[in-house]
Parts: sequence; structure tokens; C-alpha cells
Amino acid sequence: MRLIALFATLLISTAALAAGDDAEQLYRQHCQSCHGSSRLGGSGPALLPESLDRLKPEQACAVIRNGRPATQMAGFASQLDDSQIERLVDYLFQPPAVRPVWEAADIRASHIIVNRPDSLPAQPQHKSDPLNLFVVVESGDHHVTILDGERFEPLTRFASRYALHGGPKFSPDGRFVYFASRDGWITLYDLHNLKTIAEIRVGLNTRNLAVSDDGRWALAGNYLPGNLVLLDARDLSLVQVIPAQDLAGKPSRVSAVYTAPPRHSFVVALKDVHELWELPYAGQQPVTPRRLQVQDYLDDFSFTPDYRYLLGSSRQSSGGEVIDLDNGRKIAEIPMSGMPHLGSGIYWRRDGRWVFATPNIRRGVISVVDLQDWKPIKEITTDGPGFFMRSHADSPYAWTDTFLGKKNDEILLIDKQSLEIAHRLQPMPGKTAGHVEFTRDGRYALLSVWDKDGALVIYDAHSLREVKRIPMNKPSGKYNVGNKIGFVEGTSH
Ligand code: DHE
Repeated sequence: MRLIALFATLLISTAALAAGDDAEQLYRQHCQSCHGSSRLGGSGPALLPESLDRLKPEQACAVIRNGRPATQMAGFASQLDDSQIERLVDYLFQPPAVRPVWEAADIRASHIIVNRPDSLPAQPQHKSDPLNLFVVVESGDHHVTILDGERFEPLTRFASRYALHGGPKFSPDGRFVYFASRDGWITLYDLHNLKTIAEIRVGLNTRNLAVSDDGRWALAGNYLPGNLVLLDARDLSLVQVIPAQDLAGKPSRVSAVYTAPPRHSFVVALKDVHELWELPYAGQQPVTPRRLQVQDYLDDFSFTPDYRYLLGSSRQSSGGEVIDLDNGRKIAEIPMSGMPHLGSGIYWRRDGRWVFATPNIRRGVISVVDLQDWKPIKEITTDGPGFFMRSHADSPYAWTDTFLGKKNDEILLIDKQSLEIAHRLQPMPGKTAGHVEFTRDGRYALLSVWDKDGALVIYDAHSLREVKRIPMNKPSGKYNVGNKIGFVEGTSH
């Protein structure tokens, strides 16, 4: 009996091995030329479990079968049958036998200068207001549209790296914009000349990036490898790689990096160790982190308007902790049970006091907190969990979505004083709506319909009348240059 079982196990594992070999063979034959011999990416994106994290295996099969419209990814339906495609996808979702590395030499070797900024005119070469441009990320076909913020007409549209994520960041004068892709590419683009300046691959799986308030440095945070990569913001050349590890040497992934302009520092959340880092950039290189102890791992955080305090939380916790950045002490804990998406939180004044509000990814509530005594003010019940929130100093409403709920085609407008839902908009029934950004003067609000046949829908922010609809391919985020460089009230950092 035992012998039969052993024989069966041997047969199964030999078959599994053969299936693995076969899939690897398929990869070499059909995928390697674009996605790289070690699956780290080439002209196509990396195909590692970390990079495919956001794709379901069925979706990956569909991409291999049918290709991706408007990209170089062709469909393989005529060359691979369904079972070969499934074996290939199984293989791609397994970690490679040897853990991939991406070191300073790899980063340097990936650096591409497309145009030298000093070879280009320093004045805008278009007639639009440079501080009222919108940078719109279209995640459906991985493109970026630069939009005039008065006429709402595109100035240009170009292919981005695969899967940009997080808000793009800007130089203090608004001339340059910096994008980070999930698979590690940073792109520097000149909005005056509508040209790419440089690109560099800082890691294999990147979280986001921040730009210093003096415009000299860009800092990217990575999951894989777990580190920070400091770049010269003028041309993206590599300055320093800072491994993310605590004092005892325990390694960590980086959850998020933001700039704190009045502090002239970057602040970094670490996902696997109980430390929060501040990196002052006004001093000399190399940069040394100041380590603050935190109670929980931090997945995300937000600042108070004066950047003295930080409100951070982990995705597992049932609340947030408030850290005084000056002395490193925890001064409060705030119960927030719905997994707050703090990076999207915003603040405004209510009854003479600052309040902070954030959507929650797990529960359909908006948490509103008093920023003076850190007491929860209200949980506003919505129709489902949401991702984003935006307002403008001139708007009476905070605009938010119920992205992950049943009514995800709605946008809710919350009255910033009464904290009640004042209006519901439904830009395209049945299609997910989310992420709003205002024009610089706050007169119009631009809203995304997240669909391949989606749109950017522009509303008069006061009358709530629709003024224009621009068809777009899954426009994820849009960012107004003036609002972003001013770090204005109502926007995320
Ligand atoms: Fe995001 C911003 C984290 C999933 C679209 N997201 C951010 C930021 C963080 C973050 C820390 C702020 C970075 C910045 O702007 O510099 N996001 C996370 C997650 O941890 C989470 C839940 C899981 C993950 O896979 O990373 C997550 N995010 C998503 C999505 O599924 C979204 C909807 C689609 C996508 O593109 O992946 C998404 N995240 C966005 C967008 C922003 C963002 C559009 C910028 C918002 C802004 O207005 O600034």
C-alpha cells in the first residue's frame, strides 16, 4: 500500500516538475524577449508575483490570450491553447527560484537621459496656464494626458511606464513632473516643453516617490528590494541607496514616502519594523535617517497642516497613532475601525478648528477627527468602502467615492460643516466613479469614470452642473499643478 502511495506521489511530483519546466519553456519561447530572461521586465513590465499582485489569474490568462489594447502586448490565442496559457500563468505567479536583486549598479545601468533640461527652453512652449494644467493618468492603456485646465483640451498624450501608482510629484516651480510605476520606473517629464527628460529604474516593486521642497532631491520607496533610493531631481541620476532596516538590522519594505515642506525633510513609513524615519535633506549627503519608534507597523500616514504631527496606521490595526515629529513621542491613539486610507485624507476648518477626514477601505464610513484634541467627531456612513477624498478651500463639500461598495458608480458630496451627505452624483450609471481634483481656482471639479470606455467628467463645483465629458481609458488620478505645488487645503500630499 505504502509503495503504491510513494509511486503515486513520485508520479505527481514528476508531472508537476514537467509542467513547471514546460511553462518555463513557454516563457522562454514567447515572453522572455519583452519581459526579460529573469522576469524582471524589459520593454514589457516585470512578471514577478509582486508585480502581478493586483491581477487575478483569470485576468492574466485573458491578457495572454487577447493582448492588451494600445500596448505592445500582442494576443497569443493563435499560438497557445488554454491549458498552456494556464500553466504559463501558474508559473508567473510563483516566485523565481533565485530571489531577484536590483542593486546600485542595476539602477545606474537603467538610467536613460532623453533630453537634457538645459538644452530646452525654460519658458512654457504652449499657451496654457502652466499652473493650471492637469496631469491625468490613464491606467487603462498606461498613458498620461496633459490637459489645459481652462479649456479642458488635451495638450498631449503619451505612453507611460506600466502601472503608474500614487500621485505624481512636481518640482516647486511646477515645470517638472515625476511619475513612479509599480515596477520601479521613475519618469521625469518637462511640462513646459511637453517632453520626457529622463527615466531610471529604482527597484522591482516600488511604492511611491516624493520630491524635496527645494526641488533638488527625489526619494523613491520600494517593497522589492526593501530600500529607499535617493535621486538627483534634476536628471534622476542615482545619489544613494538606503537599505530599509531597523537598528537591529531587521529588513523592511517601505510603505510610503512623503515630503514635509516646512521641515525640509522626507518622512518614511516602514511596513515590517516599528520605526518611522525622517530624512532631513538640507544637510550633507549621504542622508542619515532619524529613527522614531512607533507602536505599530505603518502602511500609510497623513500630516497635520503644520507638519508637526503625523497620523499613521497599519492595514491590520483598528485605529491610528499620532506621533509628534519634533520629539518622536506618541501623543494619541484614534479608533478607526474601517482601515483608513490615510494618504487620501484631507483637512479643513470647521467651527474654527481643523478637522481631518479619511475614507476607509474596509467599511463604508468616512472617519472625521478633530486635529486639536484627536477625538473622533463622527463616522459618516456611506454606501460602501471608498478610496479617495478631495476638496478645495472654496468648496463647501468634500467629494468622495464608494469605490469598493455596491453603488460604486456614485460620488458623494459631504457638507464640510454639517458632516452630512449633501449630494450624490452618478456620472455614468453602472461604471465605477472615483478620484476628484479641482481647478486651481476651485471653480470646476474633474471626476474619473474608471472604465476602459470611461471619461473625465467636469462639473461646475458650485452648481454641480456637468460642463464637459472627455472620453478616456480608465483615468485613475488627475493632478492640478498649482494645487499640488501649493500643497493646498483639500488635496492629498
Ligand atoms: Fe493606491 C495613492 C497605497 C491600491 C490608486 N495609494 C496611494 C498612496 C499610497 C497608496 C500609500 C499615496 C502615494 C502617493 O500619492 O505618493 N494603494 C495603496 C495600497 O496600499 C493599496 C490599498 C494596495 C496596493 O496594491 O498598493 C492601494 N491604489 C490602489 C488601487 O487599487 C488603485 C485604486 C488603483 C491603482 O492604480 O493601483 C490605487 N493610489 C491610487 C491613486 C493614488 C494612490 C490614483 C493617488 C491619489 C492622489 O490623489 O494623490
